[in-house]
Amino acid sequence: YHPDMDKPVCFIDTGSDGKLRVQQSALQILQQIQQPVVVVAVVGLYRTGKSYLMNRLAGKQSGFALGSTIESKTKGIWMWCVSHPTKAGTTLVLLDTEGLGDVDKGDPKHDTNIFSLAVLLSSTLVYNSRGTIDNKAVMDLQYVTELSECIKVKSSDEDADDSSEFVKFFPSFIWAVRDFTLELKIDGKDATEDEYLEFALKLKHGTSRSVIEYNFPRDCIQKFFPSRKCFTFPFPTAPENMSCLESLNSADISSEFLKVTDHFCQFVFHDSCVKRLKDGHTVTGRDPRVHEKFCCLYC
Ligand SMILES: Nc1nc2c(ncn2[C@@H]2O[C@H](COP(=O)(O)OP(=O)(O)OP(=O)(O)O)[C@@H](O)[C@H]2O)c(=O)[nH]1
Ligand SMILES: [Mg+2]
Repeated sequence: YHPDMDKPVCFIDTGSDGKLRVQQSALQILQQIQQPVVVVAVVGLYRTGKSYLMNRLAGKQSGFALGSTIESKTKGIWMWCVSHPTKAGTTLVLLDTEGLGDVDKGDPKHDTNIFSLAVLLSSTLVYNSRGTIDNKAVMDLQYVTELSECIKVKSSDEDADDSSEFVKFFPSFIWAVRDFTLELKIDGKDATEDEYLEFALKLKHGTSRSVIEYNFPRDCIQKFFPSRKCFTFPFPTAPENMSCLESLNSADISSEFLKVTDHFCQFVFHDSCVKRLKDGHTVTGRDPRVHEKFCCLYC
């Protein structure tokens, strides 16, 4: 048995004390899932089309709530469990997270916590950004540089580097670039999306402070996420239609956008693995160790 939820539920929200807390009702849903779970989480700056993309993965026009104003919409982490569209006997758990970088937020640690939770919970992490993978886009992913401080791994080898422990249970990484309008060329030659990502993550030589600052997030991304993939999405529709994207017919959505979205979904369905713990143990929804992990995180 597994619950094919017809709509998402709130999984983690902020209590009146300002601390993140797990919704018991969401845990109860998870506890009914005896199948292995593939967990896909999306993270990224607020107002960049994350919830919309997650709805496409659910194969639905709507579900995770979108907002069309400048105000950030999704709060905390929302969860949607559906049958895996291609892997029989597994459940696909979609996690939509609160947008990062909202100027209205009080607690500066809040974004780091949301980001760390998404990393810990998922088997595939989608980082969503708008425009190009320029230095600002990489710097917006500064949360990766804080993972070593936020996540502590018990290791038998005292000298082990964090990254070698992290990669045992960290998710694979997909960078989704939205509203991408440039031509994919590097040094005048046609490049693939993956080559574009690797080009943006290349380290610089040197020991100056600016080089070290430039390399730090790139080095973290490379070390913590050895499996990387990139998709560049064009604008989905004409500007006047953007705020009612959910209710558009596919005839009004750019065919190139639909093509990339389809590739993206097929890749996620085909390549996202079942969530595993450090010892390689496969996770199901009712795994007591996952529930323990939550408790540890909030102590
Ligand atoms: N320009 C553009 N707009 C999009 C795209 N996808 C969705 N939108 C629109 O952008 C607005 C915000 O979309 P959401 O999916 O709510 O964005 P979000 O990243 O989840 O926002 P937060 O939850 O606030 O972080 C909505 O009006 C969407 O219709 C896209 O690829 N490009
Ligand atoms: Mg959202």
